[in-house]
Amino acid sequence: MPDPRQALQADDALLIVDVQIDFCPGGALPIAGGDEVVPVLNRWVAAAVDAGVPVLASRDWHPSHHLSFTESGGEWPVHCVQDSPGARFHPGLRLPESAIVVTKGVRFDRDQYSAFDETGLAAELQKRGVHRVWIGGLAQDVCVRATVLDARRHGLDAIVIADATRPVTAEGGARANDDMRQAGARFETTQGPPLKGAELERLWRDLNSGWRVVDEHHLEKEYPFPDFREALDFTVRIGELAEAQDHHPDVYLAWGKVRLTIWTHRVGGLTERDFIFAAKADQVSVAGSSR
Ligand code: VGL
Ligand code: ZN
Repeated sequence: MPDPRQALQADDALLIVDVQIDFCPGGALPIAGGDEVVPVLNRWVAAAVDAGVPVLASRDWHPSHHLSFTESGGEWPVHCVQDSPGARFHPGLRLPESAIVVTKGVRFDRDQYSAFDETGLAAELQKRGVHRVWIGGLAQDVCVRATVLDARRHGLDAIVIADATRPVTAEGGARANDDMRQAGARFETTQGPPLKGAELERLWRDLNSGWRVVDEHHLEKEYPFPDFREALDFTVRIGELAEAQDHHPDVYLAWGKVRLTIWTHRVGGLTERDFIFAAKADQVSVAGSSR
């Protein structure tokens, strides 16, 4: 779970795929939570700029009446028409002056989902000595997927910033993840900045009782259960929650109790993510006992 400021290396590039108004809520082809990738990507952009790592931003840039539009027999509503307001990058995305824009989807005879598809991007990255790309943006199951697969085909290491992408459909997103993983892509979740002082205390107060902060590096709680079966059920549900949240708690199952340890994974201290996971674990424990 990397902190962008520690994760980026000299031969990396940050590749932001199609974070455009039309793919965000309120746009022509809205993706649920599409705008939520913006603050996460802004942190990666800021870190990339400071590290001297190139920032590239692709954009879907269709001629009017593009063959991918339903009116032309394609599968998508009219979106990202060249120079239209909806084709602009999300206004909250803080692209640096130095950002390299990769334009795609301009062909009349077929669609281009991948930012590498006849754009010359692979050659540009090679020229810049890039061996590894961090990829986020929209949509996880369409253009992000195609871009990640092409990055791998071109021999680049590819890391999907898992919390900086959203799919058109949840099933599509799950399938895309399988495809990308099979192609050798890695997945990482952005580590939030460590929490300190008053902020830490506020999150702490919001949590149910029973949690202990240990060494400011992990949270610990023991959940009592009337029998082994219920304790076991809880560990299974916690496992599912952990997978869904890409979190890695320790789960210690003993007779009549489960001890959950939430590690921050970072020397910097606990982050908001860790507290959110703790709150969700409390919800999961309550949900189970009422069944
Ligand atoms: C995209 C659908 C149609 C994308 C582009 O950027 O993921 N999706 N065109
Ligand atoms: Zn398109």
